Amino acid sequence: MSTDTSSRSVTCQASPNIALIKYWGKRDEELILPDNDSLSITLDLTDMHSYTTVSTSPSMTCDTFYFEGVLQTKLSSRMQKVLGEVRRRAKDMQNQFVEIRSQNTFPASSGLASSASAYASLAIALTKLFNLDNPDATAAYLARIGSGSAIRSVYGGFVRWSSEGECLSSCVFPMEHWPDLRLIILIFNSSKKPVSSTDAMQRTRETSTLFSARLATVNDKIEKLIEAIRIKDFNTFAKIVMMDSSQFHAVCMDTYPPVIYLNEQSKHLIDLVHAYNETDENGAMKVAYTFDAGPNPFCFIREQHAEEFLRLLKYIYPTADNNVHKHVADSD
Ligand code: 2P0
Repeated sequence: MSTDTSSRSVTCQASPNIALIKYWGKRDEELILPDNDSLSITLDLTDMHSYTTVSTSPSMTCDTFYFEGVLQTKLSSRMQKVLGEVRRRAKDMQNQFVEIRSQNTFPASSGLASSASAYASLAIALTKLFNLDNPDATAAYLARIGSGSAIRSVYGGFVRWSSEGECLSSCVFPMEHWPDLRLIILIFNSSKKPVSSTDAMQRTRETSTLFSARLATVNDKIEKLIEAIRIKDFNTFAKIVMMDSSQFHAVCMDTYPPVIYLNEQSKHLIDLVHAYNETDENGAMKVAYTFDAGPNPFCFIREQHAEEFLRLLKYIYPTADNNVHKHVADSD
């Protein structure tokens, strides 16, 4: 951070996260208050970060935003909302403008939502630049009003986003807690999703009758999943994660008009994983899938099975981008 009191600049980074128990539905669109708690893993990977630099100086005459080095013609309403909140909280920002420069070290086509890591890094940078009170909670709040799931990228490891009280997030376990847990991301299709998550979850709230049944089950699943993670019980972990993914997509299908994020390859992968899990002679689970609002599977697996499963994926899906083999945590 610059020591010049009139011109200042801060750069912060954050990583994407993948939900194990999905967030779907807002009870408050403006503040982005979720209908249910969610639980995720922040992908603390050396090559997947968003970086945001926020600068301010008396010579600036308006707020500006550069994405991947390109000046954007206008700030999105979400970004304006975040800056409005910072101005409300920071006395020394009332008459000052900012320049925001955001970039990702991973391509948008990687199948990972970059908005979570982008808003998390922006929120942390703004909190630092303007020295806002209660920095952890403030950064979480700012990230959330930018993009709901960004609130989980403010922390590393296993992160819970609460739907109660102030609806903030907290780290439940650091990533080092489960050193042999690995993640394989398979890219079947990297094109833009047919319906944005924001619009789709609103449509779900308005039309799905399964939605309320899902909400009634989420907290119990989260408690059971946290206990499974605590004792590193992969069988229970795998079952809960796969069932929540399928339930989320069933709710999307129950939305009218239906929101269909999975494709034929996704369904094929689901069958493949269950068949592969049957091959363990002790009946133990080897791998678990989860799908976000898209067709690309995120497969959790323990290190002992990772290479074998990756070979299988490369054989069965030779055209998919399956080189993305990431370690969630590295035991080295
Ligand atoms: C999640 N998703 O928990 C769920 C699972 C997609 C499927 O959070 O409107 O981009 O900004 O709050 O955060 C995607 O929703 O939506 C999401 P907004 P966001 O990761």
